[in-house]
Amino acid sequence: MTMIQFPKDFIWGSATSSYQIEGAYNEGGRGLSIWDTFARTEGKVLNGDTGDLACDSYHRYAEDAALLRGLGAKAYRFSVAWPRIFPQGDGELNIEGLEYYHRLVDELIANGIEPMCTLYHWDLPQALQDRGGWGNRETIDAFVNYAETMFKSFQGKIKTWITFNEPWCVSFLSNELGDHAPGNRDFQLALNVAHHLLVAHGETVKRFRELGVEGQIGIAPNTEWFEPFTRKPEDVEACNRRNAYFNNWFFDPVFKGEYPQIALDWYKAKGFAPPVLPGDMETIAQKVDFLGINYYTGGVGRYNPEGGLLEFEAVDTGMEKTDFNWNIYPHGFLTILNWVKDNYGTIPVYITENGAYYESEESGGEYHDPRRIEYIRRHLIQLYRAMESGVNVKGYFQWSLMDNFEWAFGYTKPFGLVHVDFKTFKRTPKDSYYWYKEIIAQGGFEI
Ligand code: IFM
Repeated sequence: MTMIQFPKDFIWGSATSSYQIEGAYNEGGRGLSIWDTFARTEGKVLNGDTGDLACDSYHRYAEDAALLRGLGAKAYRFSVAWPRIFPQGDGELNIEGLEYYHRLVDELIANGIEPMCTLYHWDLPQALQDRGGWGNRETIDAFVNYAETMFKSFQGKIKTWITFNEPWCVSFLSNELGDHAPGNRDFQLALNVAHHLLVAHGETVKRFRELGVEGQIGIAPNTEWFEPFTRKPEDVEACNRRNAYFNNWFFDPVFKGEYPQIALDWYKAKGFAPPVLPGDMETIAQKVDFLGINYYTGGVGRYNPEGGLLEFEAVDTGMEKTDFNWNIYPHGFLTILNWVKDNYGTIPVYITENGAYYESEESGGEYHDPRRIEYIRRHLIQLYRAMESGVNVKGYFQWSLMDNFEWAFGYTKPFGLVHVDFKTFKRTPKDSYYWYKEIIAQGGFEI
């Protein structure tokens, strides 16, 4: 028997995001976001689903806080819908929007739950998209102004801030691959978006320091690890490229003030480059207080000259899959965490997302989801190994507290510890909720 025991002050939590759970898309003075537009565009979201109602958390936030308290969660990671605060992105402030998040944060604090706030989890105000969105450098100023408004309004209440969730998704998934809003397919535009977003991150951290905001600030990139199918140099290089495209592209600028050379050279040879202006890299490399890591999957890859811009392809080596058909690759989680320490040092890390979509089985009003439990268990084991190896992990936020709107897949891919009936909005904890509650209470488990 081996005891997997986490430190006493480890922050156990769960996470959600505004568009995925709030609903009330046209209430409280909220403006439209690019996701309102995208979801209404035929063929973009499965079954024509939208976040109009989602989990109705805008009205049921107190129920959600009670679920978190019942879980024993120490913290809750949620995001703010920018168009609730500035319906047009900049210009007029919507006080009702601020009031909603004050109600939510007050409720969390009253329940003994520490709020962790993400400023940007993808719902860009549509009015800004109409002016070019993240492809337009002016969006940086609008974002910093929105962030400053939040910092001032929640001074002393919210002490942990995340600038951006999953910058790879905001840039490449949304503007190169076109799978997420605004749905562009243009590699140079994706590079522009990534760069502007990173500068916005750096400017926001600067503003946070200038304002003397109490608390800590960081960023939450998503990570995937690809190991080469063989040790042939071309396979190794293809995986290095894929890892640089997905991981280093966001980590290196933040921690080293430079883009990874392997990716820069590759893109340059194909006629692409990030739109770096003098001073940008210094701005991006502002010291952050912590790093958020989102980790779900990864795998094995190799060189394929037909494999798109990166000349890379994933190889299915028969790894077990979640119901999303994503590889279950807990060892990749360990690799990522050790890679973070080796390359960027012992910065405090929060696992800001980790979890899985699995169908659960309902019987007698109970929801059984043993495979979600097993997925989380296996990842916690690797997390523990990383921590015992010196990776400075401070907390773990399971994704997601409840079933919700899974972007282009609508409501077909529930990730929740809590089942949500999307007609009645009734919340029912699944087996995984009770299991996680026990892990939190014990601070670990035996293997
Ligand atoms: O639901 C998403 C979340 O919004 C961002 N990270 C991945 C999750 C699962 O796909």
